[in-house]
Amino acid sequence: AEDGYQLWLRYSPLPAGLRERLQARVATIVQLGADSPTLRAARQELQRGLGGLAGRTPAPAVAPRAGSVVLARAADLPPSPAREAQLRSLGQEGYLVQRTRLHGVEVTLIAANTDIGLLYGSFAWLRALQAGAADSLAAINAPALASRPALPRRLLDHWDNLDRSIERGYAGQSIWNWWELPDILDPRYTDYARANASLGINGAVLNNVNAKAEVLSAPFIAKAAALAAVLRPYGIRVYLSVRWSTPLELHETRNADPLDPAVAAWWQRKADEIYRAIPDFGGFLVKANSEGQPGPQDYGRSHADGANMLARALAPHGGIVMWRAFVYSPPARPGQMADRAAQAYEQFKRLDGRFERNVIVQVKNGPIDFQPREPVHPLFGAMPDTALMMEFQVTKEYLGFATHLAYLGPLFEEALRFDTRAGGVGTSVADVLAGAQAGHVGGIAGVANIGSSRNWTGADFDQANWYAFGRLAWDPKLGSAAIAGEWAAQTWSADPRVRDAVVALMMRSREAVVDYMTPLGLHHLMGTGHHHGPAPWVDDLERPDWNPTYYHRAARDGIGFDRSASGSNAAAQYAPEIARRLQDPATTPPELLLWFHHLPWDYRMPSGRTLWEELVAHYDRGVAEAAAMQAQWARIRPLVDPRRGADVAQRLARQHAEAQWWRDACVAYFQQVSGLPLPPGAVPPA
Ligand code: GCW
Repeated sequence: AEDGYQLWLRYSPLPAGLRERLQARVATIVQLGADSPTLRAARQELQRGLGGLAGRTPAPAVAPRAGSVVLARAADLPPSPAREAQLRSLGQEGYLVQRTRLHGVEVTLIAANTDIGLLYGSFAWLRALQAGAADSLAAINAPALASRPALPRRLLDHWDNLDRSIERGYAGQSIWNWWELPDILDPRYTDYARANASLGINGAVLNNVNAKAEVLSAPFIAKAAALAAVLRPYGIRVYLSVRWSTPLELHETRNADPLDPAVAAWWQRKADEIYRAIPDFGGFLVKANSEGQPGPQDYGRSHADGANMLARALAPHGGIVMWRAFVYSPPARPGQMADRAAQAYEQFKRLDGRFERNVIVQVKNGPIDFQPREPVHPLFGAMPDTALMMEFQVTKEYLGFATHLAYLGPLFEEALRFDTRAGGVGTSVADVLAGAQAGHVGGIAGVANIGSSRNWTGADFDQANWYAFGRLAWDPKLGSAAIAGEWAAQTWSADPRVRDAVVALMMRSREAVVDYMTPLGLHHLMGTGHHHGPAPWVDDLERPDWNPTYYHRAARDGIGFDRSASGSNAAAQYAPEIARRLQDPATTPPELLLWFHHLPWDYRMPSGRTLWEELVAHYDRGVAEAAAMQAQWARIRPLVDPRRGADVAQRLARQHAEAQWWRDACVAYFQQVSGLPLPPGAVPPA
């Protein structure tokens, strides 16, 4: 039965005509030059994939003949100036796949400068072969693939605890079996590596940013080393989240002050110890002085002091520090206006240019916290002299967990394409990450949605969010619809009837969630304990900035958080041209209106409706969209396997019910606050 375990690496047989053609092209697999664990992985994947797609497994051979697939490093290929020039332009991780003559015979050549490039090229060709119809035919007859990643660091951050629970995880326990490691290696680790390598993800932070000191004790270093050994052939480096006060908690220093030489020396020794066990260890991820975590500010030092001390311990080994910018502290005085959305900028902007070269500041996509829609974080346009890393959340903490279907490709795309205007017009967030300004190259991280549920992500459609994150990490300029098409063809069916219907369903899903949860720039309306359902009325939590009322500020006079000059002025944290537009409700994008402005209920929207009417219309549309998604699935369901068909149907039914719940709760609450009647034509509560 279809249990979803294979993810997008299903390699179902191609339709008959294509299958025979492919068979003729994949008689043997030949590898030029020396063998390596990475090349072994590439060969095995090609055998598995081509065997499935063509219905016949290619045999390994030593000499190319007509119909061979040839894997070759640049250095092992016969001279060809054109190919050499192309390969040079593809860097250390890029690949080339082409049909060509080699040693007098026609072959399919997968070439790269490095072994990992060959593995990536193998996966790229398998992906192209699974695309369906004319595209599969082209991939058989005349593959012409050439690509290199835009960013050097493409990571998954696991918020996995050492007891195997996962913070904000909705797919079962952690796949890392810390109890059994290092001696017992679950084959799942290898499949995890394959899935990530198929996308080009090249790093994994194994443990939660809310880290425990124990992770740096000798037994856990040994466990991490065992995982690193499994992941290494797939190009994936292991990183660890570290707790700032680790040496203090292990009773090996008297404090954790970054300027105390004894503390710095401890971290140096620890780094040396880690690199003895894991020679290609990636580095540390740090959450400091945030949500109760200790940090350098406990000693009156700055984030830069803290990050740089760790960076100096890792630098001799080639490791990096990813220092998170996710910080917010409660307002200093009761009643004081402290805008959580403005705080990371306030703390980090002035540190620009003060970080060591091997520090990357990791910034969430938006200034609050992974909401269904946020404006881009202003720091992306404000740190020209610092390497920056994007932190996306792949797990859907605020978008209905694994219950709601929400394809995050459009959310990621929206953030990556945003023009920061930092280095002038046309400096997108993706460009900033790639070092467009002053050459500080950063990276991208996704908070993983992976657990040990059979299908890895809890819901089959959540696999698409892992997939889309990985594809965009490789190429941030890809379109989310094209990515959805690739994923659907590989995961559901390359039959265009199924593939295109699945894509249509996915592409409307994120906006549906925005509409029924937090339309028009509203945010943080959820119940604060679990983050699943609506609770816009909550106003009595210990910290003011935990309360939904802090964020929506709905009252008789209107609704929305004033972040213009008359309010917190967080709008001024963007580049001048953007800030100017955000200062004025008339030029603020309507989808972010209430993020930046507090407006009267009868404010006229571009549609001609009042704000109140528009708000209710969005909530109604969200519920209607959830119903439409259910209906769409009912038409697709007979074309897919029963297990997945039924599972998706159940989740969509629940999603529809919960969309109604969000809509009814929010509309009723805002109605009570505003004192306004339901607009004519609005759907009455369920
Ligand atoms: O908003 C919060 C999440 C926490 C998370 C934190 C963070 C890991 O609700 O669960 O902690 O973000 O990103 O550090």
